[in-house]
Amino acid sequence: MSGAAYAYIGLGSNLHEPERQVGRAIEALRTIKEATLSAVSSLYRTAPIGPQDQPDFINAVCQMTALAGAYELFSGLRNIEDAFGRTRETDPNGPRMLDLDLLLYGELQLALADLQIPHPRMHLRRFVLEPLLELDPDVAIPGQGAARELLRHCLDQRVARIQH
Ligand code: PH2
Ligand code: MG
Ligand code: MG
Repeated sequence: MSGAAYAYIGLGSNLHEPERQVGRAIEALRTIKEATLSAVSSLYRTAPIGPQDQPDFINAVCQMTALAGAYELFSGLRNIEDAFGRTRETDPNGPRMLDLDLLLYGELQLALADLQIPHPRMHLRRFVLEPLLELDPDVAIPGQGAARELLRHCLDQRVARIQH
């Protein structure tokens, strides 16, 4: 498909039956226009980064093959968060029912007020890197380097793949 970009979406939830929220969110990604859900990682149970007095998260990463532009895709993700009843938290690292982060969009590097690509903290987070590497072991993060190498610096973070 010419003109299509691989985009990677990070999913996270630690409220209201998080595994179910992530499962529902994966289905919702299929409804985004001009983007096809092309791969889904395992689910992972992960220690919270940020305040520790909150439940563990369930995280996953999805790959979408996108004809939609990056900002269009980002808007689609926000619409899904809103449809799930997500309120905009005051603490960016606090608990949430559903977080959908546009991690990567092809090789694009973008710094808008409300959208930065690559996601500015993804290279520091095992809960992102590990499911991402499951989908593409050779993936690189523009401006940061090979995800496989970046993962070596955050292995102290607790992440466990959930077996089904
Ligand atoms: N998301 C955050 C803050 N901390 N920790 C884990 N383990 N997983 C997350 O998805 C997460 C987090 C803000 O988006
Ligand atoms: Mg996030
Ligand atoms: Mg977010």
